Amino acid sequence: MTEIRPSLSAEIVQRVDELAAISEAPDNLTRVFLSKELRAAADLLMAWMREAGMSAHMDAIGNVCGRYEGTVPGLPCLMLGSHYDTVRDAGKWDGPLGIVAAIACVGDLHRRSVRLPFVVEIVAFADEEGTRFASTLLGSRAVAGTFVETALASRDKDGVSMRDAMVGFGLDPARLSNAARKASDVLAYLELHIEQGPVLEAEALPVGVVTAIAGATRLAVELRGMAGHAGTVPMALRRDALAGAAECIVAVETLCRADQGGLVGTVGVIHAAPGAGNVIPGLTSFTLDIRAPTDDHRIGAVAEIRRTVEAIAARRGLALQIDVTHENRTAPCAPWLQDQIGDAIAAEGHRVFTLPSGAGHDGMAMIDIADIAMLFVRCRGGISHHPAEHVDEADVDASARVLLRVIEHFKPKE
Ligand code: HGY
Ligand code: MN
Ligand code: MN
Repeated sequence: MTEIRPSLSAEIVQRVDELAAISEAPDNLTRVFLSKELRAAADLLMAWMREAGMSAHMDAIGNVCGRYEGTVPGLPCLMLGSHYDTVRDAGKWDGPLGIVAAIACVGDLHRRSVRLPFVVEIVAFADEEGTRFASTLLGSRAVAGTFVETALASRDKDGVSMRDAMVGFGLDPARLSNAARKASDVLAYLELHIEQGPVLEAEALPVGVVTAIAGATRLAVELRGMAGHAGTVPMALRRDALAGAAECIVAVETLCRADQGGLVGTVGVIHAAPGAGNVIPGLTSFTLDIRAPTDDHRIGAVAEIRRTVEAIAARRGLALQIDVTHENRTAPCAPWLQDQIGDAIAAEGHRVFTLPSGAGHDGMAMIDIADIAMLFVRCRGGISHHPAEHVDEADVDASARVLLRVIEHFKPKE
């Protein structure tokens, strides 16, 4: 078996904990794009990368990039990565595990003075979750050269534009395109990540090979009615935007529940204005996240949801605006990379098991410049996007061993 000392998994767990302590909230983990907490986490990541024998820098969008040179200068890279931003009240493993496990693997190569016939790069992406601004995968889109400049005008909940937040973070929005990488520089993109679902646990397996990352559509919905006095306007004469939103939300839930093909829909954020107990809400906005196992299914469902919401708005006399804030098609993992991960899993003595990813990942953006693959790690109860997210140290060790083996035995596509 590949030698990976037990202390490596201890180090990985320790570092996941250290990153989890960097949060904007005193009693939960929340670390969003371009925040001072993200900056503190970036400094820690760069220090760990340098300790592992890598050069490290922050790129033009805030991604932390580490580079472990190969046998000769100027070789293309095997890119490893995951994200270091979080959702609100997050679990500590979603994202950071893939970064610190990759750093531990490179550190192991470095200590053994192993140089490979390619560069190993690690990219810690600054925004995957899209928690702060409406759009998501911002870090990996910048690396893939697909960052859409209009996103710079989007604003967070406090009204701060992405452009201003970048300047405040010490980055220059005019230089964003410098983060883009050439396809010819990247041999493959590989990510280790917790499964965020219950399948590996049910299979009694520590790791699995991902076949594809399911596509997703995120919408911003706004309903505009008429604010008014809660005591004087009769029910039949109201144009209550929040009651309209409530009907839309239940309609989406009903539609998804009735679906037999794995359609899921989530409203995670809702705002009602003006926001007083004795005022009829005149304006309501909410987010809508729609996913399905196939693109056709998702696209059809989004169209049906649009028709449903339009009908509700029309019946209630509400003006409706729907904006697509994020749209990603399903991203297949390359069979040649799946094979190499499978070989490493088998060599480590585990049954090779494949599964799709219902969650989104940076590979969805990286696929525009490289073949992608993912190694999933079992997490307790399949719980994620929740502080109870947990990975056993034995599974951290198993996954790090597999990752190290994949790296050391990596063969570029012929
Ligand atoms: O939303 C997602 O699927 C991912 O966790 N960002
Ligand atoms: Mn993640
Ligand atoms: Mn996540």
